[in-house]
Amino acid sequence: MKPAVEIFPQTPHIDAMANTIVPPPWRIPESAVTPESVHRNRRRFLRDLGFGAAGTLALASAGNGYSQSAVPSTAAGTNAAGTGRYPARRNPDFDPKWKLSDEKTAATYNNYYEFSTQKDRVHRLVDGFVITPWPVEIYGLCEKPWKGDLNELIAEFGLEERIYRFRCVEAWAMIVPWTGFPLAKLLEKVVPKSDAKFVRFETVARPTQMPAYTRLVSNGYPLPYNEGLRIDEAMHPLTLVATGIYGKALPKQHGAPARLVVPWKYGYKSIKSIVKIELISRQPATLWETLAPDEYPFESNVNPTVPHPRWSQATERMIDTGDRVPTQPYNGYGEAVAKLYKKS
Ligand SMILES: Nc1nc2c(c(=O)[nH]1)N[C@H]1C(S)=C(S)[C@@H](COP(=O)(O)O)O[C@H]1N2
Ligand SMILES: [Mo]
Repeated sequence: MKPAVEIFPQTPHIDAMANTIVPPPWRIPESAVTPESVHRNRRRFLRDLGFGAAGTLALASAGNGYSQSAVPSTAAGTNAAGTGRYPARRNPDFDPKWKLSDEKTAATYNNYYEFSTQKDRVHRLVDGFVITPWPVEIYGLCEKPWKGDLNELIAEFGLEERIYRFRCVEAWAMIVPWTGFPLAKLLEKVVPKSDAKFVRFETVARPTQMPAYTRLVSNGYPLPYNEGLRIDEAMHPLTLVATGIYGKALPKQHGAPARLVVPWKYGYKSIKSIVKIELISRQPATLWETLAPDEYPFESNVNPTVPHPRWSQATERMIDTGDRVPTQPYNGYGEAVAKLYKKS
């Protein structure tokens, strides 16, 4: 494998045609294309050669590229999920040298409809949302259904940091460092049965702590918020359960204490504050697809050539700088995921 510095261009290049900044193509790391078993063997091989903990430490001490102070974390003074584990070691396979979006802009420009449909208000309405303890349930078509606290999963799987592009269907985008663990680890733990073809996720229902909840229900929103993925999408190494962002526990407006991040799909697939995960045989009806199937279909892969019925998806606006950049197929992750959608 080539070293990360060679794989990732250091700076975005300027598109000569328009006044747009084109992000460099993201090179897919070996970990996202190699079966996990091969990966494990390679790790063992490196360890046998003496590249174990020492190499890990050297990477952890490198600068992380963001400051630690801009936005208060939910972990401050509490026993929120994963306290003491932030910042987690950055996975060198997911360290493309892109300029990160401004942390404070990301934390004050949120879609979390249960609190408010106005992005700049969500962060001011989350204080009363209780996230400790956080029972999680994973059940349905699996050999070993599991029920427990999120902290047990974090202790079992550990946490890593990854820099991902994130693209909302509304044509805004950001580049952020998430902390979390691959969803595949959790799914492997419960051992899916062969008829488990889809995974359904559900956000916690807290009408008394979520100021817009009751109004949304009266307006016909089928809450609790829910989403779904095909099992192969859910098992893909890019699919992350995020518990942190910018080196600390997730602020509540970002979906504390645990949310999904599916970087090649529009943002609404990345469901927040998850309490239930169900393995099922048929494609589930999801919240946004139920409300407007032609605008928010189940698959929802980022695609510049398929316009939303009410706007173009050809370009996107970076939330902090306002730069307009071309939308990339699969949000830049095609090399890793396009194969999932090849018709056989
Ligand atoms: N429960 C829940 N999850 C949700 C949403 C929501 O309204 N409720 N909004 C989605 C949408 S449309 C986007 S773009 C992302 C926004 O995540 P962010 O606020 O952390 O940037 O969360 C997604 N997850
Ligand atoms: Mo979104």
